[in-house]
Amino acid sequence: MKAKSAPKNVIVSVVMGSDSDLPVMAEATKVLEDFGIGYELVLTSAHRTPLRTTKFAVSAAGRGIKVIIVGAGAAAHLAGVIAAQTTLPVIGVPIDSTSLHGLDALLSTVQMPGGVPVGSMAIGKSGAKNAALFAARILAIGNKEISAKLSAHRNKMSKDVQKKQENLKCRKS
Ligand code: RP5
Repeated sequence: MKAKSAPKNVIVSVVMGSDSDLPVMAEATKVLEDFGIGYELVLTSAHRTPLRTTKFAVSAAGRGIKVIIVGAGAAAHLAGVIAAQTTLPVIGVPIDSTSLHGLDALLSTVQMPGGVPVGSMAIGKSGAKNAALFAARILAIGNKEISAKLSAHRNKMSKDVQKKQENLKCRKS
């Protein structure tokens, strides 16, 4: 069966191993929405739905997807399994869903053997947010609009720090 094309403006897949990962991965979708980057949310698991995962991975590029963000917890092999079956950039977000607080997922995501790269972000919400910003940086290589939004985002962060500094001065006097 042929996989359907993604809607025209959908260029990022945000993949999760479980719906329990959504509160963390929502940090990524918020950023993509702020940047006006079209995305799809995909629920698939390397161990619970291996065939579905393969079908997603092998069809992603052909459906028009440019970057894949993958959140998974525990023995988090999902990002690596997807990266093994596509040449698209895969960005992994280790989720803190077990008693090891994400250290298990971090090591599973970051310690890919040479040959199949997964760009690993930090554990949890910061990692999810940065995954979307990193996807935006990849996409900005060929897109002036996204590039301008990244510059504006960075300038806003600088101004926010400046404002906070001024608030500190006010409190002192
Ligand atoms: C992983 O197992 C998922 O990515 C999730 O972080 C973790 C627990 O999944 P659930 O048992 O909550 O569905 O595959």
